[in-house]
This record gives sequence, structure tokens and C-alpha cells, in this order.
Amino acid sequence: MTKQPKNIDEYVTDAASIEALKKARDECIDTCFSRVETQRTQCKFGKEGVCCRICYMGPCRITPKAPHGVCGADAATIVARNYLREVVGGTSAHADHGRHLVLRLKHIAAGKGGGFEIKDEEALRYTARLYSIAEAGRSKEEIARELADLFLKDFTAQEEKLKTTALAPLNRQSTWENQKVMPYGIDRMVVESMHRTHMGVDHDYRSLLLQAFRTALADGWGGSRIATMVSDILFGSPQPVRSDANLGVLEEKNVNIVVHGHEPELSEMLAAASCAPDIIECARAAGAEGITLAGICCTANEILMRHGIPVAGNFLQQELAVVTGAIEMMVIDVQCCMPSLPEVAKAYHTEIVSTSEIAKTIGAVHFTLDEDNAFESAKQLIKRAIDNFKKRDPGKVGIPSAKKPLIAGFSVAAIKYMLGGRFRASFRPLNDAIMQNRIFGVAGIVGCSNPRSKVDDYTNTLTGQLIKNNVLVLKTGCAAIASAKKGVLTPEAALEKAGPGLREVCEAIGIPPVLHMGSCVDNSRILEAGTEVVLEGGLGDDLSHIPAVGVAPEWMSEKAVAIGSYFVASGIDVVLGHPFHIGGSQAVSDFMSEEIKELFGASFYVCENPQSAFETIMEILDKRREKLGINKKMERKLMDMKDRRKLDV
Ligand code: SF4
Ligand code: MSK
Repeated sequence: MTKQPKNIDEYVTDAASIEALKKARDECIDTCFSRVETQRTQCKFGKEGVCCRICYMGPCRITPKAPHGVCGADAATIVARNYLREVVGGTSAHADHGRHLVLRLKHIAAGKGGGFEIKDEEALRYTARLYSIAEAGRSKEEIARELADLFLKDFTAQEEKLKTTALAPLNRQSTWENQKVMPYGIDRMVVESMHRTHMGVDHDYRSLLLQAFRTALADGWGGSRIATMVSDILFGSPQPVRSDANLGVLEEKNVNIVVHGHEPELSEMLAAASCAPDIIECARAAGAEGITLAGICCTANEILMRHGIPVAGNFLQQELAVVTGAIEMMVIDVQCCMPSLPEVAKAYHTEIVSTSEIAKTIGAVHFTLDEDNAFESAKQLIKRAIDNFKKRDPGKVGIPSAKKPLIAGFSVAAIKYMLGGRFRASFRPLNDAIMQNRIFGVAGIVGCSNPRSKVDDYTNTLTGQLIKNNVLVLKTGCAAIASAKKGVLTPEAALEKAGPGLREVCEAIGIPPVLHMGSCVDNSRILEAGTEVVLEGGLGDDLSHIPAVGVAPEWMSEKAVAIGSYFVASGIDVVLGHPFHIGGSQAVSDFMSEEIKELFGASFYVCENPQSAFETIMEILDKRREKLGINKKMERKLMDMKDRRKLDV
């Protein structure tokens, strides 16, 4: 066993995690919080990005005395190659997720849905129109077939630009053409990047970094955007929905099943199957009162957004959820699922079940969904969890009571509807509120939690300061769950915590000051929202003009590297809570903070504490407002529906 954390509240912030981590310590369970202690001393070469193990003349490490690898590569080449490979990792994760969903859409269109169906025909027809696919008078299957084929071409296109990039503002598309970063097919971008970083190929750090931004664009405006659109078509476009978040959503008297990872397909089936009368009867027969289905990470966000299924926690609560001793089954799929889970589960009765054919974990039981009979298959899995309920040891159960209410489900369509109503759905009221300085700007806060810093602390402190200063916050991923646990995802929070201008707008529209927009792939919704702001008019004609900023306070994954890169390449400045592994090359660092401003109109800023992030964000927004000429103080007035209609110029 590794060294256990001493002062628990130096690691975690919310009451439920504090309680669960104390329980883990008392029961001598290793978690990421104990393992991070044994990993305190980090490799300086890895951290600075100057370790190269691309070929077997190496590994080579760059130092002042050894400024070149065996092949002659310098620090800039090695750092840029490593960075590009991180972007490739992140892009691949989102893209592969998207590809699975597109294939599902194609199978459904071919009549082989196996229990899956197109739930949102309106979203299907709307998306088809975006790509000039004829939809009037055609069946949904016909449209779905053509749309799925078009999306698949966005993966395989060799010499044609990614079609989905046409959803970006026109000026941004020109920037990408001018800077030669317009991506081709997603698969080609990934393969080409791996080729370019092979030993002895691309050595110019600028060339490598531009390829990193090009590959990232194939994520944000390709794999992720496609994944979000297809998820909405298959499972329904999110609408505001109430729920609760934190470990307190687990029920002592129920069979508790937790879904974890990123893919919505099986969890959608589990959500439906967990309500089936025969399944509930089965749970009662086993001595439970019912079934609680809850989520961790972005699988949680997917089913929260569409069904209001409660959230048990974010990334660093996955082991703590098992430590409650009250989970019969944790169903894991892809991304962010720790390999430690089966080891933690050994101390309890919890069964860890892996469900993706591409993601196996030693110690987990593997379950393959019967694609032809998905609903029945999901029921079988739940029955297995019910059987496990009998093995629960009441003496080991300790469910923290803390949980907070929340509202999630803010797709762009839902925001538009809330702003203007069904027949006048529009971003106009938001643009006007920004122009009138009721809302100072918009911050998209995204990303993970990381045991190297106090969990959720940076994210929540910064979010609090921003809303107090009239910055509307859009959130996804584990950052959104951090806000949920803090209780700021409710309209009531606007009354208490938002600044006066933001409060007026939130009250008039009935939204929280922090909008939960979904999972990690749903960062594409933030790009979509930014594009709506541009198209609505009055705030410049490119994403690099609007008063908006991206923030990743406690990020940890390669996906975050790709996300940050596509935000910047899209013209949105990004503030990071800790730096990329690029510090070993001054040339690369200068490129990422300065030179790219000229190329994309945005760049990266590193702020290691929430106060400096707050100041930097306000400065970025202020500069953008100044350039737009909208920095004048406006009279404040409470908007009602009549006012909002008047604003509709
Ligand atoms: Fe060393 Fe060059 Fe091989 Fe990298 S590619 S391991 S720097 S010899
Ligand atoms: S789950 S990538 S820890 S946000 Fe999307 Fe959370 Fe980060 Fe995973």
C-alpha cells in the first residue's frame, strides 16, 4: 500500500469527497490521492517535453550539455513533435467516439438498429439541411443514410477539406485556408501527424505545431462536432432538465449502478432498462427498494443532459464512489476510466464491468452488448447487478449525504429557445446583453480535475469570481460537474452569486449563470454557440472578435490538449491552469504564446492560480470589447419578454 494522504481537505473540496476519502484512508484503500504522493517527484525531461523516445537510437534527453539527440534533433523539434502527438491522442479519442456513433446511425438507417433508433427527427432534418442534403418528403432512414455516408467521408477524405468546417464563420474558414491549416479527412490528419513525427521526417517546429492545430481542428470541427450532432439525432437534443450531483445521489436501500466513461449508447439502454417494471420487481425481490442509476465523468454528462439521470461525481470521484461500498456495479466504457478500479473494488462487493471492445481492464468482467437486442441485453446486465446486491456488506457501506440540485441540458438549440421562444429562437438577446455590458463576456470553462492540485478548487473559485463580475460561464465535462457539486447550476444561484447585469439577464430568461452544455465532445457546442453569436451580428465577424475566452483550469488529458488547440485555432484565447509539456523549448513556448496571435488572433496564457486567471480573462475580454467599441457603460434595466422582442432588430 502507498502512503495515505494526511490532511484530506488539502486534496478534495466537497463534503462528499472529504468523507469518502477519509473512509478510503481508514480502510487502507489506495486511490489516486495516495498514488500521487508516490509520484510527487516528476521527471524534469518529461515535464519540459525534451525526452524523445521516437526511435531506438534513443531515448534521448536534451540538456544544456547535450543540446541534440543522437539524430541531431534539437529541443524545439522534440518538444513540438511530442506536442503534436498529444494532440493526435486527444483528436483520436474524440474522433473514434464520433465514428462509432456515425456507424450506429448508418446501421439504424439500414434497418439494423437492434433497439437503437432515431429519437430526434427534427435534429436529423436540421443537420441534413446544414449539409444541403434534401430532406423534405424523404423518410428519416433515407436522410440518415445519406448523412451517415457524408460524415464517414469526413473521416476518410484524402484531398478534400473536412465538410464540417463549413459550419464555422466564413472569415475563420478563410484564416484556416490562408494559414494552410484547413484539415482534410480526420483519419488522414491523424495518420499524417504520426508520419510527420516519425524519426527523420518533419523537423521544423513551426511546421509541426501548425500540423498540431490542423489536426486539432479535425477534432473540434470534425470528430467532436460530428459526435455531438449524431448523439443529438440518436438520443435527443438536450433540453433543460433538473437533477442532483455528488455521491449523495447513491441510495443505501437501492441497487446502485454507476456508468462511467464517455459513450452514451449502452448507458442510454441502461437508463431505459432500469425503469422497466420487471427489472424494478426483480430488484425488490432481491431485497432492495429500487434501482439507482448514476454516472461519473462524461457518460454521466450524456445521460444527465438527456434524461436528468443524477451525477455521482467527476473524474477524481470514480474510486471514491466505489469506496462508498454501496455500488453493485460500475459499468465502464472508454476514456478516463482508471485501471485501478478493479483493485479498489476488491475491498467491496462492487463488480467492475468493461463494455467496450477497444477498452479492456485487468480485473474487470467484460460484457458485450448484444447489438441486435440491446434493450434485453441491458436488462441482463442490470439483473447481474441486482444479483450482486445480496453480496453487499452493510458494515462497509458509507454513503456521504452531500448532493446539490442542478439544471443541465443547455444545447445551443435550448439556449436559443430560452432566449427567444419557439418562434423567435435567436441569440439576439444575448448579443444585446453583451453589447449593453450587462454581460461582460463569455467564458467556456472545460476539462478535468487533477490530483496534483486541490480538486475543483481552482475551477470553482474562478467560476465564482467570473459570474460575480458578469461573465456568463459555459461549461462541459468534469468542470461542469464541479459547478454542479458547488450548487451554481441553478437559476437561484444567479440571484445570490451573479453580478447585477448577469443576474438581470439570468432572471429574465430563467437560466443559471453557469450553463452545463454537456460532455467533453460537446465542447463543440461552445464553438457552435460562438458561431451563433458571430452570425447574429453586432459583435464582430469572426470568433476572434467576440468577447469570449476558453479556460481549462485543472486539465489532465490529451483530449484537453486537442481542445485547447482547436479553441485557439478557432480564434478563442485559452487560459490554462498549468502549462503544456513545452517548457524545454523557448522557441516553441514563444510560438504558442505570441506568434500564433498573428496566425489565429488568439493564443495560450498560463495562470497557475484562479486570481491571475481571473485578471487575465477580464483583460482578454476587455480588450475584445474595446476593439468592438462596446466598452461604454450602459443603463441597467430588467428585461422582460416585451423588451426582448424589442431588442430583436
Ligand atoms: Fe533520439 Fe532522434 Fe531517435 Fe529522438 S528521434 S530518440 S532525438 S535519435
Ligand atoms: S471526463 S477528459 S476527466 S473532463 Fe470527459 Fe472529465 Fe477530463 Fe475525462
